[in-house]
Amino acid sequence: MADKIFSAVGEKEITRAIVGEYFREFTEYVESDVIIVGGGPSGLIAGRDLAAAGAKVLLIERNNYLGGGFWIGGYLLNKTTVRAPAQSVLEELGVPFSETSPGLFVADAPHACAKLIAAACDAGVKILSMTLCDDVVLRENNRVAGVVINWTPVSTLPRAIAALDPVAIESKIVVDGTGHDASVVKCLERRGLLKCSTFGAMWVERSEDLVVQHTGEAHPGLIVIGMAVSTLYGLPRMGPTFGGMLLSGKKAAEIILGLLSKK
Ligand code: 48F
Repeated sequence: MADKIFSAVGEKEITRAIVGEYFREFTEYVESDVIIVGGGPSGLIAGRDLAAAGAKVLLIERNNYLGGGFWIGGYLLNKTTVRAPAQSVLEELGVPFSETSPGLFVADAPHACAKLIAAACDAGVKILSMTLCDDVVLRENNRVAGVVINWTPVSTLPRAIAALDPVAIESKIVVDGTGHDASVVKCLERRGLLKCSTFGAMWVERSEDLVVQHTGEAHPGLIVIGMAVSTLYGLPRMGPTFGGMLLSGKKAAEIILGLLSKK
């Protein structure tokens, strides 16, 4: 048996690889075509379709993992549902599923989520994790032109210790895919540029259609997708089904590709 199994690489090379690669990519993506805030199902599928079409896409996620609410289907149980026609997205991603009643499809949530994350990465989406978006960059006529970010742990430190200035990154389009929080929308609401409404009661047969129908440019430079759409427009609650998230992300990608082609 050989004396050593692994290559003769030590700590300093490993550290250089991590730090060097991270900041090389970060520097390149300080200016992107599209910044997607939030790595849930709507943000991931939007990013995947955009990057697959050749857009330069940076996704910002405050957690150290992607997937948002997609790991769990609902009620702490990891089976995820979609209603027709969204099973076509599961097919496209290669996620196995079965039909439990006409037009209702169920899949293993970890499998679906892992495939979606992999598809976004395969398409070329770059990811900043542990990164919190806490404000927007506004340019002429209050057009959204980027986001202000900081390391997520900084936001959990007492103000006296963590009076640390954030940095800003720029893009042609910003996407709010932050789910119920609608974090980017709220940055505009604080400045009186948008107004959120109150959620309606749960009614899946209305909510999924409405989320997809209302997905779009809510303010110049800002596209709102997924559950952030519900928060902005006060749509009925969705409950534990994900087709609306996937089709909202896909619709957003089409809208953005149209906008980018005019820039
Ligand atoms: O909540 P999330 O999964 O959003 P979504 O794509 O899907 C919603 C469904 O999961 C579910 C539902 C529909 O069936 O009701 O809730 O609309 O993912 C949102 C992601 O955004 C991140 C958050 O950690 C999560 O991964 N996020 C939220 N605010 C910020 C953020 C922020 N300010 N900066 C960075 N990431």
